[in-house]
Amino acid sequence: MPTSTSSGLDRVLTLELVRVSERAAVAAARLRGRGDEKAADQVAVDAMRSELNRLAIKGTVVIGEGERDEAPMLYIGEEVGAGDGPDVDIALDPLEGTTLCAKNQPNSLAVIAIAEKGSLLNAPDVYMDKIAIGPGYPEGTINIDLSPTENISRLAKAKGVSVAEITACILDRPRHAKLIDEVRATGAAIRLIGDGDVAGIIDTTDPETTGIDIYLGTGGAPEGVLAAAALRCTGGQMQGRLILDTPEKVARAARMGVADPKAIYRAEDLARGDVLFAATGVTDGNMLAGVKFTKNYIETHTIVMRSSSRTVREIIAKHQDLDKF
Ligand code: VTB
Repeated sequence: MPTSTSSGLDRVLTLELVRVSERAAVAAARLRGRGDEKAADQVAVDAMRSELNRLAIKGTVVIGEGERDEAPMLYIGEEVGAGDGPDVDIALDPLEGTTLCAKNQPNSLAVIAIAEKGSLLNAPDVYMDKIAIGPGYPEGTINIDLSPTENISRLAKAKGVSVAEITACILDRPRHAKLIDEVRATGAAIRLIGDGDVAGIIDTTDPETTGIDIYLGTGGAPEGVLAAAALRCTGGQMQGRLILDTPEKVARAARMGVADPKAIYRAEDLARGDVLFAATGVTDGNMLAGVKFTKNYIETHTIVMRSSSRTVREIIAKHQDLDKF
């Protein structure tokens, strides 16, 4: 008997997802610090796919490794799952932060989200302008159409602190030079990250632990959908706008169902309905520890959550059946 139907997805799937992200994380972690991004990504993809294919779902990858002609596995449109369960859409990134993993730097993750059929934005692989804050602030505290200065000042006011006590997370990219200057001019601090804006956005949901209050800047649109799925479960606010700056990108987005190229998407537009989300740390990060290999077991740290109940679980697993990995 299904354990839940009225509020969306069968909740049993929530815990099932943990195995999927754990498996991908362990595979990638074996290649931490080897300087080979492609190899680390490939083993994570293989591991995630084989575990995903054991789940009792009829899943379609809508955010994946790329389009069918550019990705051999977990491509957009690929059918996954054992086929004997509900129709669901899947967003995944078996190794978010391939470079971080290859360099053994913080915050690379294995990530997956499951949603009801048709409820995830089918985002093309373009940039998305993003802004996100954690839960507990009045609706409308941030607005992507306002300047970073205004957004930071509104956030500081809502938090009841001075702007100097706010930390913004921004991807360290030349395209963000103006943004970085502007944020520094406000007096706020910046945490510059090399990659991994899914982790950067999730970090805003727990500033006491992570030290990050707000995420600003442009990153991948697929990563935006994954981050939105997480925020739907934790609370928090996010807005994103696709950067469709050529006719070719506008046309590609239109083919994927994006009618309005200038649309502003909130978290609840990027990932609608009931959403399940799991992320396992590959390298140590602000919220999740990386995979630990010991003589007798492999330890993983996963956060897993569900939007309809807003339950957030952290699971530390000791895997002793080492032959399985
Ligand atoms: C970000 C980051 C990813 O892509 O989305 C970024 O979170 C955006 O693209 O980890 P650029 O690298 O071109 O700035 C990644 O770095 C890789 O997917």
